[in-house]
Amino acid sequence: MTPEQILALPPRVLSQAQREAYFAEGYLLLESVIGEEWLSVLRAATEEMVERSRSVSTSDSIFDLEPGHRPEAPRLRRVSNPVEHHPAYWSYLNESIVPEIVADLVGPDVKFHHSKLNFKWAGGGEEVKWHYDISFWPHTNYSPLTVGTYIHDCGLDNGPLMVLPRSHQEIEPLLSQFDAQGRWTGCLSDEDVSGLPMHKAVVLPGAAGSLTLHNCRTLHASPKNLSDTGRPLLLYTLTSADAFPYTVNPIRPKHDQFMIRGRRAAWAHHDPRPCLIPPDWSGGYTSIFALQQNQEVAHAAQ
Ligand SMILES: O=C(O)CCC(=O)C(=O)O
Ligand SMILES: [Fe+2]
Repeated sequence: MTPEQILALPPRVLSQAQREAYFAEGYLLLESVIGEEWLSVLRAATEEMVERSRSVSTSDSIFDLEPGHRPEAPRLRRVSNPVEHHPAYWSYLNESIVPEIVADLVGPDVKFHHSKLNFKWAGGGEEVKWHYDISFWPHTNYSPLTVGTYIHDCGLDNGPLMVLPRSHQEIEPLLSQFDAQGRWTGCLSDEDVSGLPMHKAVVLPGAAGSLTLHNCRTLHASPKNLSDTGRPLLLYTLTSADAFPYTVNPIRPKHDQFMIRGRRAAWAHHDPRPCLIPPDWSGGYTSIFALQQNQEVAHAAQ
């Protein structure tokens, strides 16, 4: 569906002004929309995942570990594919207000692509450099978006998400996420970043239960977490039903292409704007953190 077709349908939970702002600016911050009931479920699940990580010493297909991770002092960068490792993450996606909000932005037929839980541990959790998501997983159109839930309060010092408003429309064609030697870096070059109007970047801190939503073409980043509290951010990538991926999804999530709301599409919708293709990951993957820090971690998600 095009933004115009989506906007022509009556909204479910967002205001029309919020939907228009998302399409114009490429992001939305919805403050404190998830209540304590879900938050306590998500926190308990997340604590369980951290407990499980204590017996893991090297990153694997579930846990992406910081180099300093130890059983007595876990330091996680990410849980990949959390919906497959704890039922709470799948229930939240299907039963909370999240899919209703997303339906207001991608149309009534909402499809799952993947999920991840990015921690950004207290005292140094890594930065994420400026990048856009779509060329990690190209689709036939640019409806995919990622919705993030702050499970705990995320202040300016906790490494909140930052976005460059309007970059999803104004930067055409997409900038490269390969370096000068043709190696995939998963982020823009310093030179490209210095040419962008970064003084217009918006930081998205939020109390626990706040949601960030960013379009798959929107440039975003997040600084290091230098505070003494962690920043678990639970991320789901969802698409219009008529957006189809055309490169390998190396983590092969069980729920890939699962319809969270509505019906499967009979036809693919193709956006004419070209998409930068990632390397061939059919033999494995490295996580965005490992990639951007030049580390090898097999099998983790973007
Ligand atoms: O965890 C974050 O701050 C952002 C991560 C991100 O942009 C990604 O994983 O694509
Ligand atoms: Fe991203």
